[in-house]
Amino acid sequence: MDFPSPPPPPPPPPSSPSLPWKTRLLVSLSSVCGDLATRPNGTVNRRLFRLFDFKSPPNPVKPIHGVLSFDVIVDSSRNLSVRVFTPSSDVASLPILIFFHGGGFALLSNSSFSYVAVCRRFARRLPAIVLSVDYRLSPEHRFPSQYDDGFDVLRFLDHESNTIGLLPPNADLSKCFLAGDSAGANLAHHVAVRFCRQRSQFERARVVGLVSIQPFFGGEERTEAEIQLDPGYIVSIARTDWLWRAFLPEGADRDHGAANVSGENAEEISELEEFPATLVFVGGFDPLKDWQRRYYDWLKKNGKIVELIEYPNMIHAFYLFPEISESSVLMNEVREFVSKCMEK
Ligand SMILES: *[C@@H]1O[C@H](CO)[C@@H](O)[C@H](O)[C@H]1NC(C)=O
Ligand SMILES: *[C@@H]1O[C@H](CO)[C@@H](O)[C@H](O)[C@H]1NC(C)=O
Ligand SMILES: *[C@@H]1O[C@H](CO)[C@@H](O)[C@H](O)[C@H]1NC(C)=O
Ligand SMILES: CC(=O)N[C@H]1CO[C@H](CO)[C@@H](O)[C@@H]1O
Repeated sequence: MDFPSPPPPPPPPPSSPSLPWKTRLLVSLSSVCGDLATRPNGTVNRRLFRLFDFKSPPNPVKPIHGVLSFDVIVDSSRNLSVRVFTPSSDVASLPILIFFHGGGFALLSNSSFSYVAVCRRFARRLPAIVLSVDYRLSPEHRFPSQYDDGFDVLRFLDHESNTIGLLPPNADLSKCFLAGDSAGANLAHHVAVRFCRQRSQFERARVVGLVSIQPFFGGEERTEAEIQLDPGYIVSIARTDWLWRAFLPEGADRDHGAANVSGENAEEISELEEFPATLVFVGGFDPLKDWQRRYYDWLKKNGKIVELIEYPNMIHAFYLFPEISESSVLMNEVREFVSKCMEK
């Protein structure tokens, strides 16, 4: 007689992401460029990196995909500027997305080609006024320069005299969002904490949401994902160790509260009642994913409103590649999140 055959075992999870060849090529190229420009002695070869870092100029006169952009100096004594992206939208209240680019605190800028494209997409799709912050870079400027710069942009916006003629009349300062990817999401978190602590100093600006795209956190411990996925696409242990050394104060280890955000050295956030609602994105092939999940768990444990969205097939920084379908799914998720936060 016939015995029923046992059900086939479930297929093992794929060991590498399926990516368009174009993405693979760009990812390899950008990794090579980053590795060439970051020197073993802890400095960045800026001249060399500039050759690979394609920049997009602002377009203050002729809209591109319905979005104008222009540069504004926030503080000339430290070359702090923002690039402003304004969509043509006549809704009564237009949110403001303060965006921090990635690059491990050390690389890239507000005018880097991929980030300009992403900011333009956010401006059009949400819609929102997007301000991309040109924060100072490490190792020339270490922690907390980047957090200072981010926070000072919020302060700048709070003064009405600074924004007249700069932002359209329907810009709604009471609906600010902090957003960023990788190191930019780390920055957005720490700026949010600082805002909550000093909120009473602000007259107009309110932070109502935090969009945390694959945040760059870490610690001395090597997590399971870091070990299993090393060296990953874009992110590897060697690279992240280098970046933390360049960013953290001299002599600090990775359990510093800026990196190990949910560890014992973390800033206490349980008493921050107005910590903004947070949306965390994670990719299944991102070696940083365990740190990102811990961040989510820690926010939740501290009573914050937080949502986690994971794309199993995605690598670090995937959303910068518009040819990947998840990158437009992410845009829709952010759009939904923003409109939910706007209703409150
Ligand atoms: C690091 O190396 C570069 C190139 O070899 C050199 O120009 C620079 O002075 C070095 N910097 C430090 C701080 O050692
Ligand atoms: C600002 O940028 C200019 C041009 O890149 C540079 O020459 C100058 O030293 C910078 N100033 C500061 C304070 O960093
Ligand atoms: C770093 O974070 C992990 C949990 O995320 C924690 O177990 C560890 O104690 C932390 N280390 C320090 C020194 O904060
Ligand atoms: C580091 C860098 O390239 N920053 C740029 C940000 O955008 C402003 C305005 O275009 C430029 O002046 C900065 O050089």
